[in-house]
Amino acid sequence: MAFKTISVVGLGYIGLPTAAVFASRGLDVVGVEVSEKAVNTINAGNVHIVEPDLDMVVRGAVHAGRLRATLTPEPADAFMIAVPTPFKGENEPDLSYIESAGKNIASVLKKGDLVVLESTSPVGATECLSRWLAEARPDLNFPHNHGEEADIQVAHCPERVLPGKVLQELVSNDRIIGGLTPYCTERATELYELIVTGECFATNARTAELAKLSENSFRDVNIAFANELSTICDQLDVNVWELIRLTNRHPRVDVLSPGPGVGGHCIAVDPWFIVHSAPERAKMIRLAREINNEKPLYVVDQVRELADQFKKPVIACLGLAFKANIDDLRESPAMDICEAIAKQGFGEVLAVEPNISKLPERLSREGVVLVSISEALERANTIVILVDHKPFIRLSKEKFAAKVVVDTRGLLSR
Ligand code: SAJ
Repeated sequence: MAFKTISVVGLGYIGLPTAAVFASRGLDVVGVEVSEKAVNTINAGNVHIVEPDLDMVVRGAVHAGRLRATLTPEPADAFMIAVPTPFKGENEPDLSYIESAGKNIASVLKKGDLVVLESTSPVGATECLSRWLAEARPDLNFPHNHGEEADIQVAHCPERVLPGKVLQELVSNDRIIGGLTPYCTERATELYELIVTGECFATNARTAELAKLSENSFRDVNIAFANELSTICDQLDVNVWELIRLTNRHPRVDVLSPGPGVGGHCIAVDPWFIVHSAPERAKMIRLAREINNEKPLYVVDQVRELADQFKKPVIACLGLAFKANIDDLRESPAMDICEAIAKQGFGEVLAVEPNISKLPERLSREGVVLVSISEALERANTIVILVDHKPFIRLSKEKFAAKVVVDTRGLLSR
């Protein structure tokens, strides 16, 4: 049976682009969202999140009458759940958003529908979702206990897109599709093949869940290695950037880049889902998280030591976003470092972030001032490079010559 109507539950960083891409392929898409403000914004053809080209695609889809946002679910042939999976307590995955999304759509499910979980989830979450749906709809059979006799198909297809390149990667990335039964996988594959030019790889739900977590943990462990190397290099008076450049000339070595810590809502979060599921086994994954979490504190200590030499330290933090060329300040180590420097009173603190126009309250209440790059370079005696935004890369190295610099991104060693 062909899919005509798709419902995307959760119109955030993943759900909205996904909904817009399906709509741009001619499907009728209904987005379900809890925020009334987001619903109104989208229905007016606008976007509430920043992502290159997303405004254009959403506007096109809404104006063509293919994309609509609503607060209450409506019947559809396929439901894609793209809601957050944050922590609760001690790094424990909080599945309550998935549970309420499931319970919310359950009332409109009909025989033959497909439900896909896209949210990054701990192993077993897709099966939990099937159970929650079954509790709400005892009149329908679900695959966790009815196998191939199920009325509704349930699968996991983790999102893998890189913020900043979402629209491109949504289409070009390969996808891992894990159903609770082979038929669930088959139906979900049919759905993704409508938009994906990459390959779709079939597996079961548990493998798909762990594959996503493993991808982000792989990055985290490798960044932890680079971050650890950077502190070893400081102690041994070796330039870590030159060291990595040289080691990477080996055909089987590819060390990642050290930085001020790992930010974002994915790489710094997902490894804990593995640690939580297998605490005795996940030793390296846990240690990597700890190493990356300690890096911002290490940078703050470096700044304290260096700024101390000035009678009146004026410290400029270059970059607040969690990585280069985006405006996303959430879970950003640069924000934590800037805040800690200001809170601990090392001196006057200036912040430069070309992608924002107003400083978050968290920093302004500590006396941090948002300034232009030229003002920062003129006034500061201590510079902390926290993000390798393009405008910083373009600066001539001479501008830093008379300054004391903590360069967490190796900008001056490129
Ligand atoms: N970082 C380093 N050194 C590096 C690479 C990254 O310090 O060599 C830092 C960044 O500065 C940033 C953090 O790591 O603070 C994460 O940045 P990122 O660009 O590596 O990844 P995210 O979090 O934006 O997106 C990741 C991606 N996962 C992988 O590359 C395996 C993306 O494909 C996922 O879809 C996304 O997580 C997600 O939603 O899970």
